[in-house]
Amino acid sequence: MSSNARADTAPTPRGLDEPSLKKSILSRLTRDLGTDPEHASPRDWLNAATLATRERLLERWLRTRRHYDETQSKRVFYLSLEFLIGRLLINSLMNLGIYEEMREALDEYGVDLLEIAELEPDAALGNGGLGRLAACILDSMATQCIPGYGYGIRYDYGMFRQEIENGEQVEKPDAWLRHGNHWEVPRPDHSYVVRFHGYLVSHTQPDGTLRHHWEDGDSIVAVAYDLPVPGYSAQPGAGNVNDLRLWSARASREFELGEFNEGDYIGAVEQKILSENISRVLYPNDASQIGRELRLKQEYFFVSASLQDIIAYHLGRGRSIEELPTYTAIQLNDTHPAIAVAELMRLLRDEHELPWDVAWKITVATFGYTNHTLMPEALETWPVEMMTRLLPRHMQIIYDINQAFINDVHHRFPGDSELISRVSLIDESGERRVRMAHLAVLGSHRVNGVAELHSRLLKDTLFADFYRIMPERFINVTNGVTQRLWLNQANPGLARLVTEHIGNAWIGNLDTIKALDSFAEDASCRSEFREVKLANKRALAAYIQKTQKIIVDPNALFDVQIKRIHEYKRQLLNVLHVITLYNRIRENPDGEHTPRVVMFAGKAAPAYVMAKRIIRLINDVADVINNDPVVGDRLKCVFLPNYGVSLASLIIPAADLSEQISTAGTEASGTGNMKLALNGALTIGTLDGANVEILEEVGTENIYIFGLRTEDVARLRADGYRPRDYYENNAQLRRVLDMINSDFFAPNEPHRHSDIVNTLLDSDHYLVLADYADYVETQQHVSRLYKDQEAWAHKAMLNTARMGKFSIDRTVGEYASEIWSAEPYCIAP
Ligand code: 26V
Repeated sequence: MSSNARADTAPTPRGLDEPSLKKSILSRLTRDLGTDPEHASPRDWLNAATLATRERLLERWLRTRRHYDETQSKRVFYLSLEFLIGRLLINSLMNLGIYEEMREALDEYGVDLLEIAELEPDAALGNGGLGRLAACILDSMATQCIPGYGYGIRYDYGMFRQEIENGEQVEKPDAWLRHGNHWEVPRPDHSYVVRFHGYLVSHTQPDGTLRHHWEDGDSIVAVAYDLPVPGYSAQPGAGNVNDLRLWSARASREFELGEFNEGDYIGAVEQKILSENISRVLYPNDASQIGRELRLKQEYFFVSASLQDIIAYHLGRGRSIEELPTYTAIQLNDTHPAIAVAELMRLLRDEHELPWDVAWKITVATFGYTNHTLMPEALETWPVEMMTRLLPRHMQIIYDINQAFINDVHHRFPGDSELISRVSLIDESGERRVRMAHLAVLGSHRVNGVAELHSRLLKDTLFADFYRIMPERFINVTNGVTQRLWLNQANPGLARLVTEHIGNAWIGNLDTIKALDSFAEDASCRSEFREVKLANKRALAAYIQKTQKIIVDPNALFDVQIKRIHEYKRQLLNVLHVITLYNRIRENPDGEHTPRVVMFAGKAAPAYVMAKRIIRLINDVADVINNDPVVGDRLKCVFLPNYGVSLASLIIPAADLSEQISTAGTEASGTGNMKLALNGALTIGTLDGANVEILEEVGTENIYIFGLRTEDVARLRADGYRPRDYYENNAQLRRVLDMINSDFFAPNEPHRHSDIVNTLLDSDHYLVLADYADYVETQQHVSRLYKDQEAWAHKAMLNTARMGKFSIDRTVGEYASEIWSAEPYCIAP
């Protein structure tokens, strides 16, 4: 096709001005949605605004794709089982630069943009940090014009909705597609068959070598649904628009016909329904790895479809399969897509008939692997038995990869059989299992952790043996967050303040926000900053009053811990402090108390019993404190249900204090810590994850660090940690634990919380009691400083000014140069 013909097929650009938007909204309302302004419901208006925005994205989307095609660019594929993208309307409008225009256009119809935007369901296709990081990376790749594609699953049900009933978490299904999804574009022409089960056939080639093939089995079809990922540009409508491709499972037609011919119509329909369960629901991160067969099927399903799609495109450009790594980089977001290593080997060997060594070189050159946790319970392994049944050819390839590796290790480190059993792809200590992290390390040319400390610990502990064998693979890429969402969009007041003083370059390049540093010295600027914070706190207070019927004082210190509930994150340490404050107030109601509102938000995995007990405890403690007339406004405790991207956008701008108090050495990075500091919250935290780097950036004066260091934790555990000693030697702590153990916080059920107390006294794996005294003392410093509002605002502003490093754009830049060798290809404005 000539470029003229192509130009002819391009849609006429839609205007970005208010009158054009107004016209589009009306046209979408009447032509696509079959209603009119007189009868339209708020959801109709939302859908019309969505479609009007999507048309404008589509033009740029096509142009972006064409530009990437024409420039022979290298493409990056981010394989992730999770994308926590949240709502898309405001984000798309802001990245397109037409937020004001859309607001005015709707206003002319008497419709409030922010009001209808709230009707859009959060796309919660992720658990927490790992899924949100994937969404921030997509935003950054589009903004930086990197040809980057997300690949994942279009779950019918995302992360469960959390409700609190009688203080306890109740999970409700998240039917986010119930009202349709007007952003997505179904691509039935991009469908691939994915197989499971079947058997192996071996045959000898004319040259005497043995070849293996995977025959037969059950097949399922993966159908693509694309979501546009608009990049930000300072010039309205000038950014690239990338692609998030999500796969949905459809029963294959052969499958149905086979059963149908056997006369079992209902049986055939039942099978069809069952097979489509593959993309039904997102698995929550559970207390320990779940090991469910359907989850392994999900992993292979989306990996197989994605690799077929990637290779079809590559070959379709007239390139040889050997050139794959020249034009393609594939990033594995944790081990969830690690089966891709075996799948690519299978395709290269069995379909493209490449020699083993050539295939292996291509595979390693193509993949990169990001590790997101050191927690042993979270490391994925699959029973050999299950893998053999579901994916017989892959299991055989994994054995072959293992054999080749073991031969090599044996050769380089003769006689070290312990080493071999430690690095083997197969864990033989009990039921034989495939270690997915080992497969990912072997199959990738780069392995990265997500913060300096985490990457060092990977080399020292989890992957110490691999680091000895292949040190050049291991690097660090510290996480980041997108300032487009987490400052510009979530906190318009602060964004305006920053832009008024230093211009708006920070939206595309957060390094420039350091120019705000000197404004922290300016009293009038500090007072503007305090006003913005207070307004955000008022908005959150109003939400709390409306949803929780709790009245909180916006002038109190807003102390927030918002993240998944887990023992290692130590929400319990925070609760112990809350009770400590409560006791002080009751002992001396007229003493000096800095008023505080302690807020928690976060979901517990449905099967994580201890995490659910922690939620119950928080709510029980809140109930007593909030209703104690002696306490009044000096202390409030609030659990905000259903934490997710949208609730985070409301809480983060209103926070004064950010709780980042995990046991040192357990939180890989954290990203909420970055979002909160960027919004001018001071951190109280341990030297864990990215807190270490936040300290380096903001300086010791502007952060509250306490507690055991990673090395202290290791030493204390090795020496035999005795939590009971701390209980016995600290009267304040003893009093708090005794209260929890009595019926104080559970008048009708005296021993409701004794399991928590017993766990703390008998094992306390995460060293809550060991860090208690230092934490409480550090909190006293925080309270004291908060009384000096000027000094507090000074530190808070410096936090905002010094977060440049934690932009996701810096993170993505490092991936692009150190792992992907990817370059920007910006389309013309
Ligand atoms: C951890 C655990 C701990 C044991 C119980 C079950 C369980 C399940 C999942 C996980 C975490 C899995 C991976 C993950 O989400 N990691 C998070 O990745 C973020 C982005 O890199 C990072 O900021 C968080 O620190 C890290 O926990």
